[in-house]
Amino acid sequence: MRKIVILTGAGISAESGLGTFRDAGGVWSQYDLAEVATPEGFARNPALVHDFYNARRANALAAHPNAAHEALVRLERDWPGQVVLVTQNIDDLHERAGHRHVIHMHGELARALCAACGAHWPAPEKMSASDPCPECGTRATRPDIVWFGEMPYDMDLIQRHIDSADLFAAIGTSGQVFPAAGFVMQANAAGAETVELNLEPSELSGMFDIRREGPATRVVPAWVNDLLASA
Ligand code: BJW
Repeated sequence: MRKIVILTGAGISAESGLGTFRDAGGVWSQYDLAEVATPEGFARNPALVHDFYNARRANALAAHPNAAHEALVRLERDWPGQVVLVTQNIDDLHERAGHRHVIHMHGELARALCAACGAHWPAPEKMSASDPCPECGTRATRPDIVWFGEMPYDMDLIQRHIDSADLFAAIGTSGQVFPAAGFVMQANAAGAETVELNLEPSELSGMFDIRREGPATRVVPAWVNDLLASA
């Protein structure tokens, strides 16, 4: 049975009230990404970066999964083949909807990372650079988030999944950030069918075989229904 690889971006959580990055009024219109989403920005002003992610963590905790997250849970449960979900999102709405296996390629708000020894642990609601690492004791705590210039998580695993995919779907992502923006090209090269689900055309729309346009809470459940009906 067919293997489906799904990439999600900020658009799938937009209707849960979490802001996207590059849409009008998005996160990058309010914050300078060089100051809050790079290792250099963190070195310059760790308190500013922690404030930014502490606020994002509080927002994510207050948000609820929507019909698009829930539809993907149904797909994971009912699809007779393999479903691999890769998200660029750092919220946990896929897991809270009930998704069992999620690859968080850009890290997670729910985890802390020691900049000294690389240990990971569950994030407190409010994190600070002076929190000691539970493993080495160094006070160099940072959010476990992949910033610009850093290597996303699980790249080998993701690439292996895309190389063996029969269907690749990108949901609610603008296709402006690499390496995720390159996944559709890799999926096309592997012979997978490719589908984009987005509110509007993205930078990469021309590379997909099929496009479904509209809000994620409408187009994702309809796409999942069609897939399950065809199984
Ligand atoms: C809806 C909707 C609704 C709205 N329903 N849809 C020059 C050329 C090429 C690459 C580079 C370059 N210079 C630097 C690079 C590399 C760099 C990069 O790509 N920069 C670009 C800006 C050019 N990338 C990196 O540095 C990455 N690391 C890396 O490349 O390592 C080397 C490497 C190479 C090869 C293999 C492996 C490794 C790291 C990138 C880290 C990104 N981090 C961020 C912030 C941290 C997380 C956080 O704070 O949340 O991750 S940036 C930000 O963008 C965040 C997101 O995950 C990511 C993607 O954004 P996303 O999800 O697409 O959101 P938006 O806002 O852009 O789009 C929303 C979409 O939703 C839109 O299309 C809307 O239409 C849609 N939408 N409402 C459906 N209701």
